[in-house]
Amino acid sequence: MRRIRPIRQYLTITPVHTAAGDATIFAMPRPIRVLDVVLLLTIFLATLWAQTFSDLKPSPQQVDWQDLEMGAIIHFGTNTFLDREWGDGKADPKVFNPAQFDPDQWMRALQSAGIKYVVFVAKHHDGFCLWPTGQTDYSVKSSPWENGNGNVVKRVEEAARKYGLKFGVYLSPWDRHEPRYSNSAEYDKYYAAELDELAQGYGDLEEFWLDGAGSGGHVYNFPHIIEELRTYQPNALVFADVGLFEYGDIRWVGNEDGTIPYENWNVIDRHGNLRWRPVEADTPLRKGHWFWHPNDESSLKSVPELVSTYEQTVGRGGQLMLGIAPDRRGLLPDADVQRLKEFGSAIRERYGNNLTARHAPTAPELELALDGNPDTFWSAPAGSHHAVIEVDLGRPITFDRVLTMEWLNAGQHVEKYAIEVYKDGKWVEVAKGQAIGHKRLDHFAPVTASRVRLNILSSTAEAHIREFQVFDSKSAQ
Ligand code: FUL
Repeated sequence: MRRIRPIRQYLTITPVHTAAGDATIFAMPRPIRVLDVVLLLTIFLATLWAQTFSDLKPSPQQVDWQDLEMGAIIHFGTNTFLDREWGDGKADPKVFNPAQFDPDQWMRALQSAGIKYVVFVAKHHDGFCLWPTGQTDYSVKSSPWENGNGNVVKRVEEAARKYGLKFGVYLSPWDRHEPRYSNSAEYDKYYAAELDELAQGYGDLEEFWLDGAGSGGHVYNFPHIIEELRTYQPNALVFADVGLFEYGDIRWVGNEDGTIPYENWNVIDRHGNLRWRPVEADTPLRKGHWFWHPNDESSLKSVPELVSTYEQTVGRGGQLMLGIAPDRRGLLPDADVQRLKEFGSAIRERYGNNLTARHAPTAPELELALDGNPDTFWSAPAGSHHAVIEVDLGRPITFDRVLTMEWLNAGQHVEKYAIEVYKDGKWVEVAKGQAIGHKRLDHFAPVTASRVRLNILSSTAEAHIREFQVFDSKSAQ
């Protein structure tokens, strides 16, 4: 809460403490001037209009995006053929020649994992463009693939849409090939022109990924570049590290380990500007590798590792962005295809059998949080700051996981909650936290109880809960 300073303080300045020490200087009182009145009015109005975290709401596009929960970022280019992660920009375009390029195969694998959107790396730091851009010859045009007439970005976009996945692009700002990179203004023009092509030729872009890697010390005119994007793609969400571009729509989680290691609030402060900016946590399917490398099967993450990643990202109200890498054939390796399928099955098994679905009804209005339908939601009484959703399971049931979803369209309200079970005549806490957000997954040692509740201990305004579900991970094995 901002406090208005007592008016008197502005009319007669009294003691002033210096930063240097405890010395106190006394200023003489002076008469009220017009400027003082203007200043007072400004402060008063600014206080009235001050943003507060809980008043901030997401855009409709952000709401829609947060519901997707899982995306994939796809790295494929000259690095794939040269066993590199960060190309130096000197690769001969002739090395790019996948003989069995089949993005449909990639999309089928992603679909089996439950992934809902893809971001394709149209240009990585090496500067090689995966579409026949008019801005440089350093692209698929100069490769032998499809005799220089192919367009990887287009084919990936078409495959994504064919399988019902949303599509977005990554265009690396850092460019180790383009000579104009050393001249900020010239490079901005080049980059904006590349982005224009991507923004106008590939349908609706769900997300535009601005990667900060390698850009230290380089100045970009991102406000202008993003204006260009918004002209053609008003609904595209811009992902960016908060330090790279202040007014992005999605923020980087701060690591590539597949975890959100903090309470996850959707609103963040950038120099006094509050902004709804949900988190995306990017992490590759193969440890430490965004591009495909030969003899690298041992780096493939295991199913338990992927489930844990899911629980620490989606289960903490963020988005999981899983990195996948087609090989030199232009196919996802069989082992990766298999792993994605196993991952999808593991999530469906673990979070597919909701035990509250068989509950005995307590209060009819609570049904909206217990109906297994995230499109309906229960609301606590208007203006309340505390509420409880109690479920009578009808008989003692063993469980060790709870899923809670907050309806966020009106803002993120829950600030403290506990999961409690009724045992030996009293309510016992089995999990607690602060943020719920889009989705929160809590796990705890198995308990057997016939009553369980979500105790919303504190919310800034009335809580809205889309789902409250209970699971037993043992029954999923
Ligand atoms: C990082 C890049 O440097 C990696 O190569 C990769 O593209 C990853 C998704 O973002 O910043």
